[in-house]
Amino acid sequence: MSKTIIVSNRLPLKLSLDGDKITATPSVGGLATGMKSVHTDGDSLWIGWSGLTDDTLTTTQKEKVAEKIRQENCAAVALTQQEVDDFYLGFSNKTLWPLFHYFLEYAKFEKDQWETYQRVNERFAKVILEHTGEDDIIWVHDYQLLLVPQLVKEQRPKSTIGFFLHIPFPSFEIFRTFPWREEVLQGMLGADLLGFHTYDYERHFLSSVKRILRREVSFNKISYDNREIKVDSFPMGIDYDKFYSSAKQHMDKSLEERSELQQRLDSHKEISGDGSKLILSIDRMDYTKGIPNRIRAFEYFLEKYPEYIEKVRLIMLAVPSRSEVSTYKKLKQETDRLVGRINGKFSTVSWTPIWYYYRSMPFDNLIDLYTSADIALITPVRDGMNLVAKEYVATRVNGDGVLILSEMAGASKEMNEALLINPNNFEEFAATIKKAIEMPLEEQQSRIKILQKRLSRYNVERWANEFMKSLKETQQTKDIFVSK
Ligand code: GDG
Repeated sequence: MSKTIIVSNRLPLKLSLDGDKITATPSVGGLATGMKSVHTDGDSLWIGWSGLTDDTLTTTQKEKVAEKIRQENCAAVALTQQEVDDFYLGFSNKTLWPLFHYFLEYAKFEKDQWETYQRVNERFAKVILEHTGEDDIIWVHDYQLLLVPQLVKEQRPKSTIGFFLHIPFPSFEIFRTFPWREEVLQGMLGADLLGFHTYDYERHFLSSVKRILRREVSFNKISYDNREIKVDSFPMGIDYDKFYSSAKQHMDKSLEERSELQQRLDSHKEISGDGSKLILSIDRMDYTKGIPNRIRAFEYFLEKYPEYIEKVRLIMLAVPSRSEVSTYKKLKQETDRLVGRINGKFSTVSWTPIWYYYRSMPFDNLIDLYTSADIALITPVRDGMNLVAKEYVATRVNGDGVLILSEMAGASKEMNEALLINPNNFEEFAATIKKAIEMPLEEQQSRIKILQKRLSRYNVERWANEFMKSLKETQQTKDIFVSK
């Protein structure tokens, strides 16, 4: 019987070490949830890095970690601290991440890190080959593993390989600047099916294949190495029911059951009175998410429409991310400085314009934030999809609320009923915040209702199943070719 193999940089587990005692808690992120229907007991395996560096573990700890990982239907790829620095923090996050998000000025092209990236991708391929047979279906995820499809295909030509990119694929003019552009495209073309969040990313990829590799591309098929490769878009959804039902339970809580955070959120409405509004933003602290831009635009809004001073508050949750990387350190400093400046400039005795949290929060607090926010302000300068925008909509159990969403997020392609903005246009930014504040309830409800219907249908399980279905079809097409 064929197995399904899921491959991602990180395993869907959080391992903690206390001496020789190891505990594993499942990850609750979008990918882990989405893959639940694919990663079922017995006939599937998840391959990835455990999050623990091999050179810092004792032999006994290594054995126990391996045992724990096996019990969870997973297999680990071992990485040393140096490899994590060069492959993950280095090439993945200082080269590919900025380049693919159009931040060319941040992209470092370092040969040593490229070599480590190649070596680590080879190690992933080796672990895949050790754990799979000819008939297994392999689904590789994301920008850390762009070379893996080809490395596996070379060794096992009959294998069925899918690859999904969670970040944008940039336009040809950006991608052509990359020193290892041929190698990366060839790496990806080891797959039988390549999936992207949007049609635009798919189109950019096809254009780079055509112009850099000079391969024949017809519609969404590429002829390569006597194989036919399919390219398609699969917009990732969320676990809609989980967000909707958690929000519903939250609304039913009595006053005494409400969290401290919720009480603080409620106090804003009590103090600011009628017409008060909470605006929410949630993102990893990443330069692609447009955080400084958003703060400046909010400042401009308060200057332009001073009638909203003491009425409107921005709650900004910025989750620490890649904080070892210098561009991320600078971003954190800039954000701290801007929040301080704006709060210093506008605060009154009873009101501060921005409540800023630099930390991650437990899921229940996330629901407190989503359900309390009258407006969600999701304004990345570039984002593959953006699941936060979708989660906000799913928690609006009363049908009220307004989503302001950047056109630069992949999610905007499916969320036309949101208020879509160009985050670099401050006039539009400020006018849209005003429009959201003043939007009549009926209009809010009619927009949210349409969005909810779409998101509940195209949820994350459907995303995973449609990708798998399409990947299995490539397997059947191959069989037909072979039997002819
Ligand atoms: C990449 C792409 C693409 C956030 N803070 C907390 C928390 N979260 C959860 C959210 C959401 C997830 O993290 C963030 O997902 P996003 O999609 O917004 O962003 P990235 O992390 O950049 O993800 C992106 C995605 O991959 C999927 O393909 O959409 O474009 O960049 O689910 O709820 N969860 C908890 N506490 C927090 O403080 N519990």
